[in-house]
Formats: sequence, structure tokens, C-alpha cells
Amino acid sequence: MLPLVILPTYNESENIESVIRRIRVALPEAAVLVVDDSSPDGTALIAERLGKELGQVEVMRRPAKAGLGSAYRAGFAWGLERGFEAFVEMDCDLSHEPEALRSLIAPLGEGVDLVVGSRYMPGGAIPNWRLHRRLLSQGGNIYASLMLGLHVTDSTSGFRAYSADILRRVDLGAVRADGYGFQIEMVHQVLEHGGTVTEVPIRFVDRVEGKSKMSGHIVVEALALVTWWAFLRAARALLGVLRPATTAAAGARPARRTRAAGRLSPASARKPMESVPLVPFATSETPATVGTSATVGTVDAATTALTTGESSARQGSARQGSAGQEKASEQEDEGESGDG
Ligand SMILES: Nc1nc2c(ncn2[C@@H]2O[C@H](COP(=O)(O)OP(=O)(O)O)[C@@H](O)[C@H]2O)c(=O)[nH]1
Ligand SMILES: [Mg+2]
Repeated sequence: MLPLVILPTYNESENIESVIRRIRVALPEAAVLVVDDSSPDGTALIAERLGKELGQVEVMRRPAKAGLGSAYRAGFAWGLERGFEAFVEMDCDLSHEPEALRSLIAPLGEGVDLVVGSRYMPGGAIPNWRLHRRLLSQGGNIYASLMLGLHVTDSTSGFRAYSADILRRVDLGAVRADGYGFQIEMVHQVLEHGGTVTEVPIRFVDRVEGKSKMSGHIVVEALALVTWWAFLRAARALLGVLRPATTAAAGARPARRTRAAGRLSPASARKPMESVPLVPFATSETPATVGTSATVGTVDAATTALTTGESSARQGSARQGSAGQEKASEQEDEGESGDG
């Protein structure tokens, strides 16, 4: 599995060096993509210097601050074009501990499409949050989970890993939310597209250096969007009930492909990185330039073997999307403890 760790950055000059160095130790086979929105504090320059020193660190420079969701969408598109197989979302403020990366991505090797690092499942922790902040975050999570039927304990968590397969199936161009709303929307979309979701416990450490960029507006946006999506979901369900059987059958989503036919093919069947043509980055959202120094470009395919041994014991629940009937029976015996 060829992993790409995406780090969105805005003014993280005090954290970025430590984050990247710790990623390289914790998951040496991973490439790193820094998506920087022209941080005035020179974050991108530090990342480029590290790229020259360490290799496999790419910097996408975007012209203006455009939000977390937009940065991840651009990062996903970049990585998909280059054949990466696992995509990690991670804050660049050391709230997400790089040492947890291996256990975070391990379930992808077992066929899971989205692994959410959860602060709220047994084993998860937020050592230094005050009660009111925890209540706000956990309350928002419970609301989103109930309204959208997500069955995850921490849908707003920004420390998570996706399979390339599910990112290709989700219409990323239609994902519009930012901040916490983006994280919830992605869980919702993965399930809507028949993907499986699991959670692993993480420790979330509040940032020590730099300032949070999240605002009250982003919290309100998330709540409003969750309510709207829940309304759409209910309306769709109602229309499904009212629709005549023939129309319903014609409009039905295709069933999810089986494990055997899908992403769990042997490593030898995968396209090697060298054969993936390098194309200049471009998205419909924001023009951006990608580092031209001797940074990533290609990733050595020989370094991509991934050890997945330590995942199973820590794995939470594997949840099934609406189109995933085939996979459901395969996973019945894998346990469901994600609600806790
Ligand atoms: N590229 C980019 N990164 C952002 C933007 N806003 C926040 N970030 C980064 O997203 C991550 C999470 O943001 P943070 O402010 O720590 O949010 P919090 O953890 O919810 O307080 C950090 O790495 C930020 O530097 C943005 O507009 N553009
Ligand atoms: Mg943070």
C-alpha cells in the first residue's frame, strides 16, 4: 500500500518540522503532501527545505486561504492522479500524533475504506481539553451521528485514512463543506457510496504552538449542514417509499463490488508508482503550484511494503454503507464496538 499523508497548513511554521520528521520516523514508506495556502509565516519554505533533505515531501502552494475542506480535496485529487493507495488526513499542529499513523492505516489493508481516529471510543483520549469544549465536540458528534445514521463516535475527527478506491467513488467535486462539516460530510459520503468505516482510538493533544484557525462560523456551518443533509436523507427515503417499484429498481444504485473483485487484489497486481505519469496539478477550485525542487515527484515503489500486523486488536466497528450488501455478510463476525 502506497500511503500519502496530507498536511493542510496555514501558519504552522512552529510545528511543521517536528510533524514531518516524526511522520518520517513513524511511517517511513509514506510520502507527505503539504497543502499550504500562502502562509505568511513561511511554512511552505520550511516544508520545501525538509523535502530537499528528507525526500518524498511535496509542497502544494495555493494562492490564498481557502479552508481545510478545499485543501484536502485538492490533496486527494493530487494523490489520486499519482497512484497513491492510502490517504491520511492529519492536522499539522501535533494534535494528531504521528506515532499513531501505522495503527490508523492498518485496517485499510484489511479492506476497510475509511478509518476514523476516534477520541471518544474506549481507548481514545483528549488529555487537556476543558469540559465545555469536550461537551461541545461530543454533543456535535452525537447530533451528527443520530441525524445521519453514521454510527461512529467521532465523525468530526480530522485524523483519518481513506482507501483510494473510496475517494474515487465519492464525488469529491460535490463535497462542499469546510472544517468539521467537511469531516462529517466525508463519513456520510463514504457510507452513501457503499464504503465501510471503522474507528481506532487516538489521543488528541491540544496544540501547544500556533493558533487554531477554526471559528464559531465553522461550527455553525457544520450544524446547519448536518440538519440539511438529514432532511435530504429523510426526503429521499420518503420518495423511495412512494416511488413505484419499477422506477425504484431502475434508479437503484449498483451493488458494491465484492472483496475478490476490488481493491484487495495482491500487491503484485497493483500498478507500480513508476508507471504512473506525473501530471501537473490542477483543480477546478484553486490554481496551485507544486514544489519544483527535488522533492517527491515519484515515490520509490520498493519502499511501499506496509506492515499491517498491529491493527486488528485496536479496530473498532466496521460499518456498512447503503449499497454495500455483499460486504455486510463478510464482516458480520468482525465485531461492532464503534458506538462506545
Ligand atoms: N491549507 C489550509 N490549511 C488550513 C486552513 N485552515 C486550517 N488549516 C490547517 O488545518 C489544520 C487544522 O486546523 P486547526 O486550526 O488546528 O483547527 P482545530 O484543530 O480545529 O483548532 C492545521 O494544520 C491548520 O494549519 C486553510 O484555510 N488552508
Ligand atoms: Mg488543531
